Amino acid sequence: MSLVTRSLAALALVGLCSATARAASPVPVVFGTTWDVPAVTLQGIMNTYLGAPGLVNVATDYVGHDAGEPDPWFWLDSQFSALLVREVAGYSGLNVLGWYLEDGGPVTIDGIDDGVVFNGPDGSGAMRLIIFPAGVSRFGFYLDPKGAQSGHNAPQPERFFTNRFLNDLGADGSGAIHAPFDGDVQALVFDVSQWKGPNTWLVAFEDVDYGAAITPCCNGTDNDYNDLVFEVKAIGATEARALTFGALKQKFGR
Ligand SMILES: [Ca+2]
Ligand SMILES: [Ca+2]
Ligand SMILES: [Ca+2]
Ligand SMILES: [Ca+2]
Repeated sequence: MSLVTRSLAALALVGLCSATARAASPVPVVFGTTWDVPAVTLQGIMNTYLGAPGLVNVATDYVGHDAGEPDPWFWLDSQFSALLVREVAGYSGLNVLGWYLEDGGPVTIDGIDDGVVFNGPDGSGAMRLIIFPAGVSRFGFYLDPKGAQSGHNAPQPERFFTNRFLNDLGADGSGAIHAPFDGDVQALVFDVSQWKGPNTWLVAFEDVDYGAAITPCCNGTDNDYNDLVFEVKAIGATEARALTFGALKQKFGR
């Protein structure tokens, strides 16, 4: 199968997945005040990344904010590239970011159908290209807070996933104390394709458990989503629906 043909097959699959995705959006997100001193906001990071203020409102423009947007979010591609944009977190030297395949079964991070993208020592500007050996796959990202160490409200082997339905409810799995009540939002995903090129997403992770109480530093969580922010280039769940054949050829015709 040629790359373009394979991509079109992937598109058909995307349509299927979109139709069967849980229609849980709109997804309300409870933001907090950052514990970081000096304060660095996700909005500030976004403005710097895009080169101008006001293009994206991080409080309202994340995928899932509006009714009808895919929830949970995922990507579907044969590869992705990732660029580490910014880390503002006490755990920045330890946090590990990885990818994982979503095949519908339980997700276990064990080196099979998952892998590390950025390790603790990686910093802003780090880049990776991951090519899936099996071709087109449905995938997401996980954050392992503090790496091999246990994080606050995240004892090993707990990870935080871009698919919020994989995260424990509340701080310890005993239930959410603030919205959304059906899955903690540990990562926000923004479509930045119109400024950064087709199929480009900015992903912003919170590195302590979203479901804890929002507190002054440092007991619960600050839900500032600036802890690990990275750019992904890959076909996502919604963008693919609008992708033209020309755009596909541009992506895969090289
Ligand atoms: Ca932070
Ligand atoms: Ca949780
Ligand atoms: Ca937890
Ligand atoms: Ca945080």
